[in-house]
Amino acid sequence: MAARVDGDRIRLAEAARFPNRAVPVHGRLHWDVLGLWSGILDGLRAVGEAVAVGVDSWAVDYGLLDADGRLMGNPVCYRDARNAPARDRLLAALDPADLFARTGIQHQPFNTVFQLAAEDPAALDRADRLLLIPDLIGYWLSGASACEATNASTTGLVDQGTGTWGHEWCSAAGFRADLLGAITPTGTVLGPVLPEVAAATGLGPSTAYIATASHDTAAAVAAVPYEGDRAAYISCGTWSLVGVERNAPITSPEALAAGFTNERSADGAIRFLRNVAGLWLLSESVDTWRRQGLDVDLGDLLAGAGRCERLRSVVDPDDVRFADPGDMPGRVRAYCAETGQPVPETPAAVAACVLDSLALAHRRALDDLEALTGEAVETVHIVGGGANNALLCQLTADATGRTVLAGPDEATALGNALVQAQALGLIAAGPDARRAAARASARPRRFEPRGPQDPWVRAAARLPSAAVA
Ligand code: LRH
Repeated sequence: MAARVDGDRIRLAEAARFPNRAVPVHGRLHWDVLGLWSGILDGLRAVGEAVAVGVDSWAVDYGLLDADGRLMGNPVCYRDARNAPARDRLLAALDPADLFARTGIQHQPFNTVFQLAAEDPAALDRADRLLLIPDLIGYWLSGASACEATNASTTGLVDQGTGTWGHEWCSAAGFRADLLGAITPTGTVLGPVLPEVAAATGLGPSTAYIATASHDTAAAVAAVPYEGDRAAYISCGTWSLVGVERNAPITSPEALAAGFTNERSADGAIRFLRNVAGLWLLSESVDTWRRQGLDVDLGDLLAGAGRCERLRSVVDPDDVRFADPGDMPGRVRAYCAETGQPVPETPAAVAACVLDSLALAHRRALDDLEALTGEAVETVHIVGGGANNALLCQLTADATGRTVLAGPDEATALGNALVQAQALGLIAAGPDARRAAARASARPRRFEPRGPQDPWVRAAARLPSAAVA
């Protein structure tokens, strides 16, 4: 995405787009990180000139570098099956409540700390450095190895009290703490791109590499165009991250049991949120149908889902069976059959079931959020790709009985650019100036709740009361 600072706002333009898929090979689910790298170089070539560049991506995953700075292997995808047993082993050896109290991070099997506990010990011995995905791309761009703070917070290895890595968790997970470099404050200008990158892309040699809010969700939350208080966000894409921003973490046993987490915001505040499975269920369904040779058009699918009877069958999107790649429509049908609900047969019926279920899961997360924070939520900002899904936005308004403001859809790119613009002094520092620029840059679409709440309340009773990772 190319971002231009235009007075008090940012204008975004898509320069290039490339797919990102996890690839199963030899019993392991990997990311094709070199495919991503070549897509990035193509994108930079399409942009041509830039003052600065910043990278964000999904959280928790990493590459290991050897002493020559070479990537030792293809990064493993956080959905790989190796993590859950390693998590259980580590949690049996540590005090889970203490770990949560000190890191603020819920015990998702994919947290970096658990992934490292599942790593090959010989690889960890040979490794010189660990870089999270955006930091790895940043290293290839600039030669600087950062450990940017928002993404570092997702690893489950940062002690919230000291703001640094917790060394005892490194040894419990079986790796040397010196694999991790010092944590880099969000918005640090790290120097120019490498000459070879400038030559390969046409970027000027003085283009700065900036450690922006490199966790995609932190970047998206940095771009929420809040209009008032009492607002929550749903950063909606593969995941629906449902939360609020706060000054202090909540690490009570109730927050742990309810599967809430405390990640770092771009300005060092806390994003108190729950990971809800999100549009992953729909995108995996579409992939499955296409693999089966069905010609699925997303617009037609959503229009069909909109015409279906509401709340005929609902699933818990956070059920572990939906976490792995694969035959999602089959799993949705099996869930409905097992719970004595009508089985959705057509793609439109499956999509309706998934979207009703996501709206319900949004409702459940917001109710739990209010209970845990003791603060009412009146408005919900849906940002990210899900903001373009008008049906999901409307259903979320209906299910939650709250006004939904949808957009920006490219919230992650906008937040990334806002943080860079602040680092360069093009926008005044601080969260208030950034929010003002986010509001000036986005025009959210409003969805008001339709109809009574009772059908949603009754349907919510068909799901487990809380999602526990
Ligand atoms: C969303 C996201 C989310 C993480 C998950 C691994 O893309 O970064 O915030 O929990 O991926």
